[in-house]
Amino acid sequence: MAEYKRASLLADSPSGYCPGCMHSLATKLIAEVIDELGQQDNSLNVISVGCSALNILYWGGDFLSVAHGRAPAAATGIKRVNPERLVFAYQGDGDLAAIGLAEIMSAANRGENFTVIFANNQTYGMTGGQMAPTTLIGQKTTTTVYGRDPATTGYPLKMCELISTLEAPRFVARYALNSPKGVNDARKGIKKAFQIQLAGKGFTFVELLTNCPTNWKLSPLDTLDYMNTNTIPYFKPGVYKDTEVDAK
Ligand SMILES: Cc1ncc(C[n+]2csc(CCOP(=O)(O)OP(=O)(O)O)c2C)c(N)n1
Repeated sequence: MAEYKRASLLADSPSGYCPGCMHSLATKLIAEVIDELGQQDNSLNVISVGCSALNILYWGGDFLSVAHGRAPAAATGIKRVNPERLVFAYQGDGDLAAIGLAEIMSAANRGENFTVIFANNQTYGMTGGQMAPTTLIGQKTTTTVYGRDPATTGYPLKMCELISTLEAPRFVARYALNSPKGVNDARKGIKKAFQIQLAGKGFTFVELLTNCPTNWKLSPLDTLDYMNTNTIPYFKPGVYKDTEVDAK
């Protein structure tokens, strides 16, 4: 008997991601949840720009490829005209928290009935490791070679905390993909977000803390420790808003 089966929306081809990159893990989790919910023929992946978009290379389901940062705007349109579809945007931190900050805040504030999955690797991975809005204080990037200094670049943006202050969003949560528990919790969080959307209840946001071995210049294994020591203490995992629970 097969112990494990490739999720049906993932093509049987190499992922295109660097070894150890958690974008591929995140993509796999999303595809597995879609299988669990039987939504293979109904899902629509709104793909923006960045390494996040490389899942286009092996995504076997419907997708819409859009301009940098604009996934929440495009998802708004596609969901409003196809309310029965399971629509989700998959965005990196440069995409969502820099060039696309207006789009994500506006869509969340309107309570659009789709899901945003936010892969926060604290850098612009695709373009060579520049500082992102989520880069940690002291973190070295190609544009903060001595480490990020808040005196000149401000503080890392906490998107879950920001979005959870808005009235409309229904579910806002952050998970870290550097441990088996984090991965299992993330799978449950993505599933919950999709279920809320399928029930027509409104905007859901799932942040995944991910890595970038290539630009962090660490081995994939060392990125797991780096996340425990640096990323997780600042970007605390947890459920920031769940209107079903909060109402009780
Ligand atoms: C309008 C526009 N501006 C800039 C770029 C260049 N660009 C491509 S990917 C990227 C950053 C992506 O970073 P992030 O969203 O964090 O995703 P990652 O690659 O780290 O997954 C930038 C600035 C672009 N493609 N289009």
